[in-house]
Amino acid sequence: MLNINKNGFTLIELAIVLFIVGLLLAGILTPMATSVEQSRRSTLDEQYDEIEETLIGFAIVNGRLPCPDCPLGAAAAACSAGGNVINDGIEDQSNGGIGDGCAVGVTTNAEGNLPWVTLGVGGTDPWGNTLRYQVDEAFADIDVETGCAPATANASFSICTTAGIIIQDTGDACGTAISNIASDVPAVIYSQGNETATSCNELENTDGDIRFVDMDYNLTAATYYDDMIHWLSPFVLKSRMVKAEVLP
Ligand SMILES: [Ca+2]
Ligand SMILES: [Ca+2]
Ligand SMILES: [Ca+2]
Ligand SMILES: [Ca+2]
Repeated sequence: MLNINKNGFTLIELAIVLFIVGLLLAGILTPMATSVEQSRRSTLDEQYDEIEETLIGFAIVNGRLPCPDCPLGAAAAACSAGGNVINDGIEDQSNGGIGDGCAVGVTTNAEGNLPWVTLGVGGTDPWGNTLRYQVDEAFADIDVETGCAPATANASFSICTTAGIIIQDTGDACGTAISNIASDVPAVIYSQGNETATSCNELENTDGDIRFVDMDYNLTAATYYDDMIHWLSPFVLKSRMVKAEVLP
């Protein structure tokens, strides 16, 4: 029985009260955190829609996709040569101007920051981190792709140019069967979400190759996944280029 009037709270009573207050706070704060997280994820979905439109618009105007902006810590000499500046939001071509490739490379692809200044969009995700971007260089350089007629002057790619980026349903290191969700992807944008986890699924998005994972939000440690990725469909990109009469 509580004994407030005579001697105040006993330690046990105080512990019980604190326990109950703790339960109440947890009951309020956990749903609040979840709803903040959900609203951040919705915000990023909207950002992605806008970024996709600006990438397509950039391609219509310039006949190619932009190169990435060299990220902080980029070691490639080309990242600070010929007028290129690391982490300024402006795309970095290999020669500092409009060149024959991008300054940062992942095999045949280029990966770095989303070039947010070049595109005129916000460059950070709702968690305050810089959005990442990988592009197939065949779609971002000034070389007109051959082997597919008709090639179009001033267009970096043609109607049947293929791209190398692959989106799959699980990480290479997870040891389970992998299915591709999309292949022939010319560009992908990604955010590491709330946590930079070391699960086999999240590592697939930061291991510097041309394969990425897209899967449902999942907080189980071994397969943890709160990243958000968005990719440009080659068919949407090409059909918009045709509609704008940039490609035949
Ligand atoms: Ca730059
Ligand atoms: Ca090209
Ligand atoms: Ca993550
Ligand atoms: Ca990968």
